[in-house]
Amino acid sequence: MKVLFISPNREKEPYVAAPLGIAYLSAVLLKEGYNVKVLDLCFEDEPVSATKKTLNDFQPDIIGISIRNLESSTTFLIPTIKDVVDCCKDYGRGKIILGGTAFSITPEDMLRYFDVDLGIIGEGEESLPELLRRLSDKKPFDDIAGAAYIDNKSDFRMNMPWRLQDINRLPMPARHLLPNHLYDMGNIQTKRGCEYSCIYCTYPFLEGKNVRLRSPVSVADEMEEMIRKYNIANFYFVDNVFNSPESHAKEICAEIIKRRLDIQWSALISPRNFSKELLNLMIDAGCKSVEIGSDAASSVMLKRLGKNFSVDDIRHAAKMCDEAGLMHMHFLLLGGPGETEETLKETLKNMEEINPPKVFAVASIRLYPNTPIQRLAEKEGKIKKGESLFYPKFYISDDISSRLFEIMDEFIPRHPNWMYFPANAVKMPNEVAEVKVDKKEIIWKKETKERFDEIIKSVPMLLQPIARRMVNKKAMENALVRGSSFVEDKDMINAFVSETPRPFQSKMREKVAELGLSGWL
Ligand code: B12
Ligand code: SF4
Repeated sequence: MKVLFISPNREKEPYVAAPLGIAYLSAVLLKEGYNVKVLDLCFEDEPVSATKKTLNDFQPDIIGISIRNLESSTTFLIPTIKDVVDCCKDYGRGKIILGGTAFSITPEDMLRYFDVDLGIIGEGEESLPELLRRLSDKKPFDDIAGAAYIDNKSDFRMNMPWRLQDINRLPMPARHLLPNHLYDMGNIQTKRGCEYSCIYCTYPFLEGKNVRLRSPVSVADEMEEMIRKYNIANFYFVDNVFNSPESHAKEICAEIIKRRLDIQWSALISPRNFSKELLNLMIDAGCKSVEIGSDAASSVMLKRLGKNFSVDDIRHAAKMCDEAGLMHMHFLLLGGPGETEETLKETLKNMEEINPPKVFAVASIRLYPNTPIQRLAEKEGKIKKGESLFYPKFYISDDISSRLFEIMDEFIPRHPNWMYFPANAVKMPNEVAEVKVDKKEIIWKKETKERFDEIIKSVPMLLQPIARRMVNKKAMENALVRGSSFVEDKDMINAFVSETPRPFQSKMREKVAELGLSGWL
């Protein structure tokens, strides 16, 4: 049986990320005797043509599409890969199976958006081969861990994800199927899982809370193989938190040092469990920079975000890095639950004092399913219970709202070492409007505007200006409540029709149906 894996991810910021998940899955399937090919679309000028060509040349029976990112710092990415998925559907012969982190976060929406009926959430190394066996034997797959599918009645079904307890049993990723020479660095994993519970974070759901460690010997063997076979000298540890547990991080470094690997690497770390001893070992093992998930430099906000370290831990970690000449970048998440002008200014002041070489600050928090902040946002009425979080929605504390952006707009130009993104300004596909809450401005996307114009025309002339004002008011309200800078047509049309005086509603409904949007009411 032939299996084609496609990585449609074309994001190159901050670095290109090789599709490591696909390399793991390929290794497992190769061991089981499948004929496997990987198509990484990151560097293709014409992703759809490249996909078409590969499908025609290779003639796969199974097409596994790995969907990594829902959005980048600026853009909602899912619509950008629809052409590729459609091209796989047009091919018609291969069974399409979706997977990957973005798929695992919003499986139902993703299946419905792409009109595909099957995927696997979470780790795929055991579930995918089992699914392929069942498909080939034409047996039901409803009991497979992580299976996410649309059944005959068009209902969505999903099983809890599979997590391998002993990850040392995994084969080495099949990197020979990847275009290694094109990547900035080699990515490698030393553990899976995160035991912490930061309120916004998807990682404990994606990888589980049970931390599963790889043996340092196996990690160093993999690194040696990457150096020997692919000339890779630049590494990135993709662990959620490289230094948790600290003892494991020390053992990894010790093994690299013992083997005298001539490499450079970076990792994501926490300011906790970061001793001078570990720092020295990391540097001796080739660490050139760390990305620190500091999140805030206010003790109130650290607590509210569920962090398990203090402002002093951040200060201490930064000071050690500075003294050792290690490049460090800090992530900040501003505007979360409990954020006030006071806590924000405290974070900014403390970070100015700490003065790291780089800060990556994000204002407003993207809400993801299966996170504590989702439940809080539901409780606070910022989103409805069970509301879809496929299209981005954001949390901004009511105690700061638009002041958050004003303060940051004033702060950022004075701090050239800061990168700053108002997360809720993420660019959206056509069917939504961009709302600049702070400037009270709404920029309707062309298609949306045309749809509303059509619907508005179905009410009497005299009422049309009122209807227009109502749409704008509703868009602004939606944006404010959800901390979002865009509005979905679906919500708007719904609110718009139901708030129009009853006698005119039926005409509007007819118009909505005529536009083929009746499913939205
Ligand atoms: C390390 C990491 C990074 C590193 C990558 C470094 C590198 N060189 O690789 C850095 C810091 C650079 C980074 C950047 C970004 N990242 Co990042 N990153 C991660 C992290 C922590 C691990 C990813 C990883 O390598 N996992 C290891 C591999 C083995 O696992 P995997 O890919 O998930 O694959 C498994 C399963 O998903 C599944 N699977 C995968 N594909 C398929 C396909 C099929 C058919 C099936 C059945 C199963 C399947 O099986 C695999 C094996 O078990 C994840 C969080 C997490 N814990 O997953 C976020 C994560 C992937 N990143 C995310 C994002 C958003 C980004 C950025 C867009 C951030 C930004 N604003 O710039 C960029 C994009 C970079 C890019 N080029 O794409 C999001 C993606 C989802 C989302 N919210 O949109 C995640 C999930 C974090 C989050 N916020 O929720 N990232
Ligand atoms: S933010 Fe980091 S430490 Fe917190 S839950 Fe997520 S991965 Fe774990």
